[in-house]
Amino acid sequence: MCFRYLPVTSGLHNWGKLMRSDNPNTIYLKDYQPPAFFIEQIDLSFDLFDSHTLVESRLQLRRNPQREAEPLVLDGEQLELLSLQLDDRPLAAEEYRVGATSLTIDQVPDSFELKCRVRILPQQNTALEGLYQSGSMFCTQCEAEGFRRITYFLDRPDVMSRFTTSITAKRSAYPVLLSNGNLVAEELLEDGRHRVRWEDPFPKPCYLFALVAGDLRDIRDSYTTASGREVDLRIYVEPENIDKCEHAMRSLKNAMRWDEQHYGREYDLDIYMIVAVNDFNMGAMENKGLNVFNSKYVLARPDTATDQDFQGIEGVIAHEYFHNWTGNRITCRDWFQLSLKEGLTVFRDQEFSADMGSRGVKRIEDVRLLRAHQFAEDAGPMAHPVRPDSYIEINNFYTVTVYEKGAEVVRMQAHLLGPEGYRKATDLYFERHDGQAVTTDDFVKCMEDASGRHLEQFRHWYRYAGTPVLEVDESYDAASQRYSLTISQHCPDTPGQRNKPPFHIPVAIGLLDAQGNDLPLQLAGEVAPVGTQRVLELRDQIETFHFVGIPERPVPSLLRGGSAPVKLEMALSDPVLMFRMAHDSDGFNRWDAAQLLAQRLILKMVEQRAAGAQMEVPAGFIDAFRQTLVSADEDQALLAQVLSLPAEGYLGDQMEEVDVEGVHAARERLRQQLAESLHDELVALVEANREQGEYRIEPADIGRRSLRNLALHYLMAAGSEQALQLCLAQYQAGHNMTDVLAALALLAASDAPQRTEALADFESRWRDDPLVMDKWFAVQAMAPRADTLETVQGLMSHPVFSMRNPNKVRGLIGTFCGANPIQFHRADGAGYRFLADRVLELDPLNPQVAARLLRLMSCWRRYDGARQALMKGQFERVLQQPGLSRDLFEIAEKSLEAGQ
Ligand code: B3K
Ligand code: ZN
Repeated sequence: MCFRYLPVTSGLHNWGKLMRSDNPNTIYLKDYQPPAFFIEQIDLSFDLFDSHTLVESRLQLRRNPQREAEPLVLDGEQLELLSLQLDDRPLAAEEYRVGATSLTIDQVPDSFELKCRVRILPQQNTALEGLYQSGSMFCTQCEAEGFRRITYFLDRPDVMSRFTTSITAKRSAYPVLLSNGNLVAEELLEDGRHRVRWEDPFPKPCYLFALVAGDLRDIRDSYTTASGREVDLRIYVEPENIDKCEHAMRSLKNAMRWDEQHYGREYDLDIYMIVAVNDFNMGAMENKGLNVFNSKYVLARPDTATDQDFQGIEGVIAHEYFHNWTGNRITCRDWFQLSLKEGLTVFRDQEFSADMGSRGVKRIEDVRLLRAHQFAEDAGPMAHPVRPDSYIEINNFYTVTVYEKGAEVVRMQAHLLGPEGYRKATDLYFERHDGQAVTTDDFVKCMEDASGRHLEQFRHWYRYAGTPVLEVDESYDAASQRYSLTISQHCPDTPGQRNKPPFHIPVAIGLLDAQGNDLPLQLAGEVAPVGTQRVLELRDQIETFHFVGIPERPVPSLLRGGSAPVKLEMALSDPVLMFRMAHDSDGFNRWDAAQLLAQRLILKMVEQRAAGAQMEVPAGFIDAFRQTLVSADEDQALLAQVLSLPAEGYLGDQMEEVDVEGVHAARERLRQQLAESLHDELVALVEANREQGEYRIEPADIGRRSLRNLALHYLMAAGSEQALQLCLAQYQAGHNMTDVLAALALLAASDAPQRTEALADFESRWRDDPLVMDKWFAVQAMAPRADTLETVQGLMSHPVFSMRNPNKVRGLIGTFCGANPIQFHRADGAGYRFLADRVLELDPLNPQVAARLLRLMSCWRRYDGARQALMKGQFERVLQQPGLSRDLFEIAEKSLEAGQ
């Protein structure tokens, strides 16, 4: 899973943190007010030193005429104020007030200059928000509210200013000094220091400010825009990584071309820079002209990165690039509108990746992610609308709902408008709102105005949390050749929202005949069929659609391509699902049918096990699986998707009460049964698809590797010597990281005697490569072995592990708690205690990452009574911690509160 937005917060001081007696403020959308002042220009000067940094700012302020006679209140946290001047006049101490999070000046003119000097301590900033040090370099992260840790400012996205930035630092240690915009001056100073000055001609909110200083190397390229402008492209990395940047550069150029072709958007500055840093809370950040990236989403070589990493890099590079228009040129009015830029930009990056690779598989991966994580969030205590109504800590709202569901909401509008209508609507959006800070409503209004469609009811998708459920009944009347579908919808209650009105839901549909051909679709009242696939638009709580001229009882194929983020309930028999798995003309629905079939079977096996009966795998299922497996001329990537079993977490989500052991046992039993029954076919598949020749990141090669590694995954469940030898051979062949890691993960999960040796071998090879070591931690944390928790605890003392590096925390602790349900949910509660211990240890260092981790337990009410009590106890323990961050408080409090 990509974590473009995976966050962490505060550092050394306790400023801005809570004492137990404090009640953290909730911020409400309904309280939005335009800013009292505008800041037209900001000139910043940074002096970087070994122990601290001096920041001087010159702001040109103008009062908002609608907000008369108000004091100036600037945001600022963890700043030591050194001096303050208003229009060149030093302010006396009684003329202003410095609070823990603000600076107030009561008397100010309508238009004035404010000059301010502060001292900050980036070396001690472990929250990785604001200016901080990562290894030997300095970098910044300002979204959402990090700029206030750099200087006093109106730290809100609707204040857009022109920035100039001077940076002064020791030249030997920091030869490279970067900021947004264009480099306009460089000078050598006498004391071994040097200074540069950058100017960004585009007004921007301060969350898009960036600064980088370090001893970096870069690869350079150039791009000629559609209108013929040359853009200088640079990727900066630490010297040892210079040979891992090519894929990122290629992805960037592809993204630039794609945005011109699909949205008519050209890049607007003369230079575009990307910097890779090791310590980063999220995936990457779209700062104007100077993207800062988690090195995970830049660095790749075939021997160090997997196919998934290569694809992740392509997607995140594109995502951040696309933000230049959807986020930077047009930004958010306030943070409740976050999905305005994130949902839209995710939709854009999804479509870009679909065009670069295998469209069908990309869609399946995106929906798989949505169903596994967003549906779970929507059903839990942290459920919130795509446009939330309130928050305590905005960093907690960079969620799968705002991003992935937000993208689905844009996707539905794109489909409702059709390709031409959507392009017209986005053209209008760019034309109407360029240079502005706007709302999701403004976006929908453009969709309406360009198309003439009414989307008032559609706006519910932004307003209401929860996953709508569609219940479908069908009937067929042979005499009149009429087939009817009755669809009713309801959306479950979510925290603070009950009895929601019906949504406007596009349902893409096809009807299959007995040979699997799509039938022509004609609704009653129409004179002729309109194609073989069409979109039914639901608006009422219950609606019936009558199809005429249907010569035989058809097999319905609904929600093709995942046309809406809803759950579908329909009584389809296993044979119908098997038919669709084999014949649906929509690849997505073939996958969907296979998933549903496997899900049903596994859940039935869970019931059998709970009743003390034998778990049974019907021969029909094995046969259907075999037929799909041997249909060799198929798209291998799609086959791998169709043949993958649903994840344990997702299966658990489908139960009234999650049966942790039951789901694991049933899924493993099925895997084993498939491996034993289809042993020869699986071996043949592995052998026929061995890696030969050069590694290529082409869809066909990726598909071949994923299918072979899936086959190996099944085989290892058979426990045969042949399977083990295949796995070892693949590890030892060392052809590329995708295959090496797939084999290593299987060995790490096994009891094979070669397990320890393989892990030691991998470690000794890759000890000096932090990103590869993250994988080494993760494969061990994922192993469903009884000793995994103890292993994970032991690995925390490994010299390469650090609680200060978010990638390490995610790789080891996040993987164990989030991707190893059977061990994390150990009945003795040791997994829960471990999580709470780590969260409390991390909170004083990095609240954003701590809060992300704690979320992994927020669905605690879905488990049995004993586990609920154990998890609840840990939440209570977290809440009792003095000085808890706002981030962690919000997650713990809301997790406990909902449903009580
Ligand atoms: N906009 C950033 C996310 C910032 C998260 C701040 N806690 C990455 C992205 O979505 O592109
Ligand atoms: Zn984004």
